[in-house]
Amino acid sequence: MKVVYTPAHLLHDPQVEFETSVAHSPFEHIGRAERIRETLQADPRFEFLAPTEWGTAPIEAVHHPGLVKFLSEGFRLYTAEHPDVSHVVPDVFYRPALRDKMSAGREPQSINGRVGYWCFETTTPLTEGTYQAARGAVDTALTTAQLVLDGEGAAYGLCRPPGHHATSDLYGGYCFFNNAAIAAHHIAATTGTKVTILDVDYHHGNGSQQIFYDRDDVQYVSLHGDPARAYPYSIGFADETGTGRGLGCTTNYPMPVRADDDAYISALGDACEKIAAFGPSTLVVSLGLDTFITDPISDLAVTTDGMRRSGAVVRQLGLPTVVLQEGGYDVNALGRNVQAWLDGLGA
Ligand code: OKP
Ligand code: ZN
Repeated sequence: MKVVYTPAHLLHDPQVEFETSVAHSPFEHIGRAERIRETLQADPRFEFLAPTEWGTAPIEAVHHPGLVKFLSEGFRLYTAEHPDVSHVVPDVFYRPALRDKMSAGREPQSINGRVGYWCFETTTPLTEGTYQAARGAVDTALTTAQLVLDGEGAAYGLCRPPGHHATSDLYGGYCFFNNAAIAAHHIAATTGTKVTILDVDYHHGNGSQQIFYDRDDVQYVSLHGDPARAYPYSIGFADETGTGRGLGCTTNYPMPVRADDDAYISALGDACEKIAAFGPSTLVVSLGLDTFITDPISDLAVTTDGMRRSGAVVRQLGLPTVVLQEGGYDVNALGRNVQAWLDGLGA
């Protein structure tokens, strides 16, 4: 199986994350992608290649151009005013209720206000190299999609930073650009066919759901920790099924605490029936391995064998499949869990 990887991700190297009201070392760090690279490079079934450059047009087909502009210049403008800052994090959030009864707000002019206008939470620091790394992850996703459009049965993009929490207009949840959404839109728009995003990350992909919520050409199906207890807390419930033309094109499977391999595979089988009924030409998998039993920020109980079984269930769909990396924070197990999942898919 072809693997798309770029060392550009090393440019996003945060040293701190502000989470649960504490500043701690980040769960999302460069070692994650390096561990996956090392494991797959040691396995002769995987062939590595570098992404090509796609520019900003496919990003702006999904995201507000203002978000792209902010991420491209935000660190430079912020540190021009605050030279000692290495991790830019918002201190004001531009909540709509601030302007209750007034006209819609506009983007603030001051850089401090702009951070909170484009970012929705505190765990996603913007650093000096973040924009270049995020662009590399998008190029990785699009190059992986192109391999599949050109005839590969499946290909894997080692995207980092991840993407599925980024909405059309907001970044957060360790995500800047929504790699999977950009790839899915690119495939749907260039081929005129239907595409499904199957999101198996522990966290609900609120960004992917939002981007496609009113569309009938891209289906979004997600298995995730129940948002009643799990980040992002406010989206990903089973009664969210799409709107307008997109009604019925979103399906959520909120999972209970400690769901094990059998429980997970059972829900995944159900999800695959929904996908087969939709009839996509191509599948994009948002592959998070944070459903793993010892993941430090999650509470499901999927084992490495469950990862292999998951890949095998998806293989049964018989669809051209673009697999893109999302989360997974037990770094010691991350390489072998990706390897097992791709092995199940038929690497
Ligand atoms: C990114 B991906 C919980 C805070 C959660 C952000 C988690 C982002 C996960 N106290 N922090 O979906 O793996
Ligand atoms: Zn996750």
